[in-house]
Amino acid sequence: MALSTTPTITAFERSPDRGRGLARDMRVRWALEEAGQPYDVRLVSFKTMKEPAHRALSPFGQIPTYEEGGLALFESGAIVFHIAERHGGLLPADANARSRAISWMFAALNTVEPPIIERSMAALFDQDKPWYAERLPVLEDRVRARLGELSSRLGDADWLDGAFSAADLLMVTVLRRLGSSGLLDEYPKLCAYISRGEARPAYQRAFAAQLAVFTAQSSAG
Ligand code: GTB
Repeated sequence: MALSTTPTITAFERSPDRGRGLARDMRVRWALEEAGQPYDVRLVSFKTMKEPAHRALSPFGQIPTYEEGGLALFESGAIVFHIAERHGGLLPADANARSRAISWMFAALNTVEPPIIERSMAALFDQDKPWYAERLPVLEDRVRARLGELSSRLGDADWLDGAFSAADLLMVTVLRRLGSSGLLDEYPKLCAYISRGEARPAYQRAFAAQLAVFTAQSSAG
């Protein structure tokens, strides 16, 4: 009997984002949809994530993970890169263009995402702290600095470097994390860039799939 190669990813059983597609399984779902690769999803609770069976896949007890045949991966960026390497459409064929796209993948995760996460963590967990009112503008200015630089570089282009790639997929998911912060309003080119990503049919299928999890869990009570 042939072994199935359909990958299985993990996602929140109850995502705190209430189906807004902000958890990091969204980028993996989107990459799989861009690749035209069917996938299964195993939903995990916060408790299950910290148990040994899940930690064997994810040392930090997090989602998403990715299992395919004998391969198990964690870290959303590595998973997206793996999908992009094995399927067409997410990385350019030209070697130099491919390396530039990979630079942008790292930029999304290592340069743009950290200040965004730092701000959202403070907004989520530190609002009751006496220093919050002073700290928030500092964190927001750090985000603005990156958004300004990114917006200048993107200019009027549709995508970061030529055709849509895994770099855009990661960057759009990173920027979406700013959601209701209002910070994106100052950067119309980035808003248009996010909208272009969200308009892609693969994005919409991925978004619908993660939203369906939230809807099913809500109606189950
Ligand atoms: N660097 C890792 C990666 O890229 O895969 C980070 C993975 C990660 O942060 N996973 C989060 C997780 O498992 C879910 S995505 N958290 C549980 C834990 O650490 O115990 C982060 C996330 C969570 C919630 C929202 N939200 O509610 O809007 C958005 C993003």
